[in-house]
Amino acid sequence: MATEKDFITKITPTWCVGCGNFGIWTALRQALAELGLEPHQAVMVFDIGCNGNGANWHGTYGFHGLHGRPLPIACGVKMANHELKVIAVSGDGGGYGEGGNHFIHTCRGNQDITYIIYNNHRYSLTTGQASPTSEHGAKTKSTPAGLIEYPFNGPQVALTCGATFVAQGSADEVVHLKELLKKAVSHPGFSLIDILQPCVIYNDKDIRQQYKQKVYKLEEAGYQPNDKMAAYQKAGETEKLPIGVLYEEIRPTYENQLPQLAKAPLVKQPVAVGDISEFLREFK
Ligand SMILES: Cc1ncc(C[n+]2csc(CCOP(=O)(O)OP(=O)(O)O)c2C)c(N)n1
Ligand code: SF4
Repeated sequence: MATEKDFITKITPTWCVGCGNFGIWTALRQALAELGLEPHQAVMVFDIGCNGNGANWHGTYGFHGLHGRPLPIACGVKMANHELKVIAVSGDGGGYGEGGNHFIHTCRGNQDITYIIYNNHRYSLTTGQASPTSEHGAKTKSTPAGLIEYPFNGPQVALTCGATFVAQGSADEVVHLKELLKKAVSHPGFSLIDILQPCVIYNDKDIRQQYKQKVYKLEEAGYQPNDKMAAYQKAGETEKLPIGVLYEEIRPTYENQLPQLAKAPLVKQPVAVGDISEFLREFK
């Protein structure tokens, strides 16, 4: 049986010392091992960004796509072989900005994919510009006079668009995050986990202390994740920051409703190769 070490490659991570990404990396590989998965049973699809550089040190199958585009690629992987566990990874910039449209429509589709957002509220790889989740008034390289817009709330949008599993986590609460990731990966349908990820270079210098003071666990507050309106309210909290499952419901997945996939995954079905010379002539 695989252990968490089997989900690591031999490449040394290049993230900054103290980056919150390390906590997510650890929690995810522990979660996959504890779920009894083997590395070849999971595919991770990565965005471009500091988060996406993790493509080099996660030991599953991997695909490093274009900025904002991991979800359409992940959906393609799932359609080709729905027996695989498919995990897509983005930053708040790629996931909610460049890839915002894909995000909305994957929530609607309910493909059985887990979507992890490394939410550091900045475009960090490109040196700290304001992102869709940056706070109103934030002074960043791209907003020296303060950000005019108000933040995009990923979990609230996911709830509105029909996501069947919505959660918030914290990169610094590794054990809690591991359990959350296990639930998300096991959920039959689209699961979003938006993770508070401290960026020690472009967030406030005391970002870790801020999160420590604000974060609380939903389970300890007696919260039940079965009421969409309650989940919407919780996802909007800013004074205190709830972590845990905000909402879960069971609905048929996209791939389970495709008759073409009922017998076997596409990759296991015979390919009917006939005479395609006539067809090819059309492209001459
Ligand atoms: C379509 C497109 N827009 C912009 C870029 C430039 N770009 C590459 S990484 C990046 C920042 C990534 O920020 P985020 O997605 O929040 O991830 P982080 O680096 O914070 O983990 C940007 C703007 C690009 N490669 N492609
Ligand atoms: S710039 Fe920020 S997000 Fe990127 S590796 Fe460094 S600490 Fe992490």
